[in-house]
Amino acid sequence: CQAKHLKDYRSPDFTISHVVLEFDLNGVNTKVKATSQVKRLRADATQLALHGESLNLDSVLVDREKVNYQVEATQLVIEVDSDAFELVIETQIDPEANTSLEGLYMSDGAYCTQCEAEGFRKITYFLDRPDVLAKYDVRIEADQAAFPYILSNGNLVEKGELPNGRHFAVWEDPFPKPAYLFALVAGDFDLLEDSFITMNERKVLLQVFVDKGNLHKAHHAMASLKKSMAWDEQRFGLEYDLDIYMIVAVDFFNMGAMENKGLNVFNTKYVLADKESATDDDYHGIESVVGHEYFHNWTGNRVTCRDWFQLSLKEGLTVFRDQEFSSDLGSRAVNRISAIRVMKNQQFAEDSGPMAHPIRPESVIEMNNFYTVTVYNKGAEVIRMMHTLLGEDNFQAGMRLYFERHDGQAVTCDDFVNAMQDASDLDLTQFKLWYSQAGTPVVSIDDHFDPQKKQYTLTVSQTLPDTPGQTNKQAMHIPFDLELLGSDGQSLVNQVLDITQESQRFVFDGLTYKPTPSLFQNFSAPIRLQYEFSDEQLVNLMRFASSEVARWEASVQLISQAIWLNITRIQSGSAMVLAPQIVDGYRGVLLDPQLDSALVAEIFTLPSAASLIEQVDSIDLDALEIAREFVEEELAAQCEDELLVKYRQLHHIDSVGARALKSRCLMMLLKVSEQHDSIAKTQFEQADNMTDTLAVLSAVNNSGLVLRDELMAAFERKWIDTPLVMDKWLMLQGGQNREDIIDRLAALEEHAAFSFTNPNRVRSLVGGFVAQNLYRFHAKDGSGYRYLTDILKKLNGTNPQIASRLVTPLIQYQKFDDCRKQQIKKCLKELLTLPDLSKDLYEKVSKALL
Ligand code: BAL
Ligand code: ZN
Repeated sequence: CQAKHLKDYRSPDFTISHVVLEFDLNGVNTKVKATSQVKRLRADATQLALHGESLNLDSVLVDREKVNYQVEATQLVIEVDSDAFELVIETQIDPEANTSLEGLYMSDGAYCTQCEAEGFRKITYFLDRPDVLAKYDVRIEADQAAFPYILSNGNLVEKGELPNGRHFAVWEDPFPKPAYLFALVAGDFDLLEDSFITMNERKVLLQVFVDKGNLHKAHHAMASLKKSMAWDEQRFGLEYDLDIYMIVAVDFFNMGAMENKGLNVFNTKYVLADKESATDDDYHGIESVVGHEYFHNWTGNRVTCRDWFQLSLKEGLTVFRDQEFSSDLGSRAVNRISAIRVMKNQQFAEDSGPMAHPIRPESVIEMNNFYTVTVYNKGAEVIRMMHTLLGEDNFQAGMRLYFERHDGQAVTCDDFVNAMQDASDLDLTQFKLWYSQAGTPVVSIDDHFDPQKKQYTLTVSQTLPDTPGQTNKQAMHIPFDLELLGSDGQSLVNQVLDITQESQRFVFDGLTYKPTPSLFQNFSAPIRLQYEFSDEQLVNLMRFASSEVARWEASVQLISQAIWLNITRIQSGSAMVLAPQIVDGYRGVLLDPQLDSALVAEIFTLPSAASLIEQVDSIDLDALEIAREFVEEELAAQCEDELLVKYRQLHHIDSVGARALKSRCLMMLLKVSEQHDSIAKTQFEQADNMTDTLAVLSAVNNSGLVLRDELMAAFERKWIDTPLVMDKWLMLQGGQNREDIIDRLAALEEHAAFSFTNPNRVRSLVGGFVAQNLYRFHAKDGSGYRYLTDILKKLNGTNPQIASRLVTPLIQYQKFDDCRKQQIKKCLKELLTLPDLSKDLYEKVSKALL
């Protein structure tokens, strides 16, 4: 498997300005005719190399004449002797046999496509690269009864009936686009329609297509779309540009959704919702993903990527935009906390593992492996830092300049940063290192208070760890958002400073007492902070920090310190403890009537084991499990009365925040005493919404209570015919910390609700196990590793993308003990010897074994 390198980028020898695609959808004999207008861009180019995979080639004509060509494994090479010509290629494909869910495939009886990153080459031979932008006209023919809706990008310009029960439609997309934004859907759906009037009074038809019988679950997605369209006009001044916007929800989908021009294809998980079957988190996820795909219309579609190394150009920016959308519509603090959690739970692990890469990767074997938390979420943090440095007005000026310069083009991350720089008076030269240097900077802070001089000094130093292929890195430009609190909680300093050197001092004069610092407020940079906080300082921050996110951060730090202390105590044979001032800090939060319930719920959600592991170089997993469990149980026991009162207060309040905190209270109460299982049972029986129901199941899932199995069985009986709900059940099953988990997983693979060919099912059961059941996955006997290895062997042949996503916890083994490391390496070596190992798995597994 050959890697491609950013440094080898070369603009294309040829381009395609216009293509007519004619699809004859006919099951295993589906025919595709592509008529392309090709232009030569380099006079000395004599061979046109088109990408293509899994295609049966019927014919190739250049200006209606036969030509010389060679068909190779992944390309078609055509001899060329003119500067502009018409190329007609006819191929046959078999969508029914396409289990990779890339290219044209069948999802539960409907045809659909997924072309990003390089799926279009499974539809026809083409210049499948994002810097080739063509206008598309698409004609689709299909059986009318089975596929009454036949859709593609752009506007419908013609449709009609054909002999033999067939029909056709012609779609034209006026906006030139790269092949990855092409889409086709054919199927029978229920259709929800609405409209949106844009800021320039244009009426846009909005359509959401869902599986038959699910129309009542499409309303939230439609409402989210309308909110997204209005928000992008208000905050970014961006208006939609076609007369129609379609969303189609499909059951079989590798990603969350896809932003194809005018025709988004969505995983049903991010469309379907009603109160009975979807949780508050599901509702939020739908709003955010609908927004994300809609926002791509400008950041991704109108201005796209020059090459796939630039993926963060559109993804980091669009995640930033969807995060801002959610924050403007809901709680800014809670949205920020969930973004920070993704960074600390997942992205820091990627940055310290074998797949560490800059947000603009420099070398890639399989592009699908780079749809990562680094490119997306760290990419969004990098955009957020620019927003912090520039401020909203300059940032918006930068956006306007970016569109003015690059609308209709395929550009680079540098082009984006240059627009931001030119629209402000900020020099972003050093800041650009965030795009090229991988790894999480470590920022160490020492402080000193001089009472004579009334001076407080912070000495700040940064280092950037080595990552595969990168050493001796340069100092970064890091925005340092700082608050200094006085002894009675007043805010003395609240400002953003610039860290640009390896070591720097910041001096604050006129202070009578040593202040408490709130460092990197709101996670102002994606760094690891090293500073010796005392418990007292953290309790102070929890009470008084101006930023709600900083209060939450302080609670995380406080409880993390308690867990680390107890790990040391376990290792030295001492009894575990939880200091009273920590409990008081938490109790104070629970009793503070000013605090938003959703924020209190976040504070009472202890840091995950995964995020704790990311704070250290090596982990005693067994001690971590005991210490974390002890701290949570002890905190719950000490706050039992307050938790109970809070639970009862919130019980009948119909709000997202109230339900979130009620769920946390229930979870903690069940850790104190099984006597509280009657509350759980009553809540389960009375629940009229999925949030309350699932809260009970999550709370009992690891309790070992008889009640757990009773409730899980009742849930299964009720929801057996609703796959998205059964996904929750499968995930709970995968997450059960029980000795017989491997046998149970094997039995569940035979369950009617499970299917190996559907990514959502696999992500629920197998993903639930590997991501939500850390201690069983890392069982000392290696059974978890062997289980995952067997699953990966199966998925390697059918759906390499899903296999490659699931392998992540297996390649991030570096912090574990030798016994676990050895067992994991053995499994990885076994995978490496698979005869038909996909590029996707090869890239990750081989890097993990280096
Ligand atoms: N472009 C792939 C799906 C997404 O990020 O929107
Ligand atoms: Zn995206």
